[in-house]
Amino acid sequence: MDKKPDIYRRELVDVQGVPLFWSIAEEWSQVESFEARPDDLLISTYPKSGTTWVSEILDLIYNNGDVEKCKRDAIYKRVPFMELIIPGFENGIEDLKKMQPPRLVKTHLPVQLLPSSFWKNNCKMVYVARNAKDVAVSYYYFYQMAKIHPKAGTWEEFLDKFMTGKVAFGSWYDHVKGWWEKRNDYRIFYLFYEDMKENPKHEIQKLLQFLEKDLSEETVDKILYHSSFNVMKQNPSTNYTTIPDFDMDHSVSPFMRKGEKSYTSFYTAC
Ligand code: PPS
Repeated sequence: MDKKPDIYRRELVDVQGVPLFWSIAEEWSQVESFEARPDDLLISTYPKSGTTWVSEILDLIYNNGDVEKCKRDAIYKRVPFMELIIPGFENGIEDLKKMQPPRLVKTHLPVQLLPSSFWKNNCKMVYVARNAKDVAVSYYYFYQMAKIHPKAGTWEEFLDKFMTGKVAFGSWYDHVKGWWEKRNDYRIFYLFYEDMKENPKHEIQKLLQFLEKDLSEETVDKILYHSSFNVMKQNPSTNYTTIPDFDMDHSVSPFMRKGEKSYTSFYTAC
C-alpha cells in the first residue's frame, strides 16, 4: 500500500507544551481517554533508551522463555506503541484493544501526559533511562531513518533541538526527572540502560522480582541470550526490518545500530 507523502517529515505539534508527531496531536483525545487495565504492564521510556530491548525481555518473561512464541509477531505488534496514531495506517490504541490480556504497552509520553487510567488502575510500570549523550546520537540517526520525524538537519542543529527539548516527546531532562519523581508513589520500576549493559542477568532478575515471577536459572540464561544485541539484531521480529522502507530506511541507519554505552554509569552523565 502506498502512503501519502504528506504524512512524512512534518513539523511537530505541541500538546500541553510537549512536541509530538502531528498525527498524535490531532488524535490526542483518543490517547487521553485510553483505558488501561489493572493487569497492563507499561514500558515507558524517552525515545532511544532501550525500549525494544526491555520489551523483548518482558515478552520472553511473560512467555516463560519460549523463544518461538516470541517470534509470533514483530515487537511493535507484541508490545504496541500506545500513542502512535497515523490516521489510516497505525493506531496503537486500536491494536491494544484487540490484544488478549495481560498486555505489554509501550509509551514515550512524559509522565504528565500519561492517560489517567494507568494511575487509577495502579498499573505496574517499567521505566528505562539512558544517558543523554548516547540518546542524542541514537535519536539523530533515528530521525534520519524514520520518516515520521521532521528533518534532522545537521548534527549541530539536531543537538541544539535536543538540548532545548524541541524534538519528538520533548525534553530528555524533564522526561527522566518526571518519571524519577513519581517512582515512589506508584508501582514504577526504574531501570538504567547502562546497568543492563553492565550486568543484564542481574537486571533481568530484578525485573522478575518486580513482576513476582519465578523462572529457572536455565530459562533466565535463555532470555539473556535471546535478548542480547547481536541476537536481536539478526531477529526480524525485533530488528524492525519488517517495517517498509518508505517508513524506516535501514540503508540510512539500521534500527539496531550499535547498542553501546559511552559511560560506565548513567549518573556520571548527569
Ligand atoms: S525506540 O525507537 O525509541 O523505541 O528505540 P529504543 O528501542 O528505545 O532504543 C533503540 C536503541 O537501543 C539499542 N538496543 C540495544 N542495545 C543493547 N542491547 C540490545 N539488545 C538492544 N536492542 C536495542 C539500539 O541499538 C538503539 O541504540 P543505538 O545506540 O542507536 O544503537
